[in-house]
Amino acid sequence: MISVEQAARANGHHHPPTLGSGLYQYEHPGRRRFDPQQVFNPELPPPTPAPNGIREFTLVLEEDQMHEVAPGVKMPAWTFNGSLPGPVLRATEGDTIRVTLVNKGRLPHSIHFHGIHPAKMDGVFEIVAPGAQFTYEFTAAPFGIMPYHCHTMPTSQHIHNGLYGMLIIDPKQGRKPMRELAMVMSAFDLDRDGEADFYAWNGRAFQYADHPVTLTRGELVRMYVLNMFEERMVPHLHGNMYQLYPSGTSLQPAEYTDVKTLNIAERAVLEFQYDFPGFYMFQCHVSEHMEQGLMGWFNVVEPKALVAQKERR
Ligand SMILES: [Cu+2]
Repeated sequence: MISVEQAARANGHHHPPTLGSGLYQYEHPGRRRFDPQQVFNPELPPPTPAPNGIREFTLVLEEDQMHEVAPGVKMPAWTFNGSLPGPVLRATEGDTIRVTLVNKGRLPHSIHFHGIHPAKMDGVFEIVAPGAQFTYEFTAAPFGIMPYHCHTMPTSQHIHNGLYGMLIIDPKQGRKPMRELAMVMSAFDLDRDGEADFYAWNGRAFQYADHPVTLTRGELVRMYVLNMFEERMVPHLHGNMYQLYPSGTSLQPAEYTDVKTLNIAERAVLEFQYDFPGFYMFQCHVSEHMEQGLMGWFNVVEPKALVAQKERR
């Protein structure tokens, strides 16, 4: 286990190689073990109708929560409901969304949602004092993937410390039912030298390298992807192609591809299925991002293998 300080030193600009390429080669998974309890579960349960068309969420904001950003490397993070990224919020187009922010920190905070809503719900002026709470209320529109994040100054610090997540607004008519995964791409600059030390799917470098996501051969999969770091990110699947829905705001795919550059705060829905069993990497195609943690494995298994696996439990 190495400390934040050691990690920062190891990744100093004058002391190559970086942590990602130097210490965390993926042929040595034994070096990298996350507590399974710490792994962010990317599974999204199927959407459900809102009681009376109202979606209520409470986000409890805490500062200085020790967050395992890479195996054995912890950083003090700011979290929503103890989670980094924050929980996936989900609503259907036209629902009333009510999100209560409970600020348990020592600093003022807010939540700014992307999407269409009144100015007084935009989270720029609705700053919540320490110990206070505030309910953001608006009608869910349009359908698509909408980032949410703290917008209190200095916003770069509040976002970098972990105050971000994904709001999914489903179209009224729904999307074709399939297996669904949420994946937030972001990065962490532990020594604050302006260059990220770790890049991550869902807040932890290499977590899906340690804990591959099992898929069934032939199963339709929809992945909601959001880039919450201020660098371009390029979600790439090995051994496969995906139907791309930029921002998730259309029901018609824009492209059939295996790379899509997501610029800052950009997002996309990817739909795909695997025709052959085996381990496939899903990564950011910016190679340095992959080396420093933005990679994981899909373990594609035969349908019968999955049944046998369940029976053994
Ligand atoms: Cu904040």
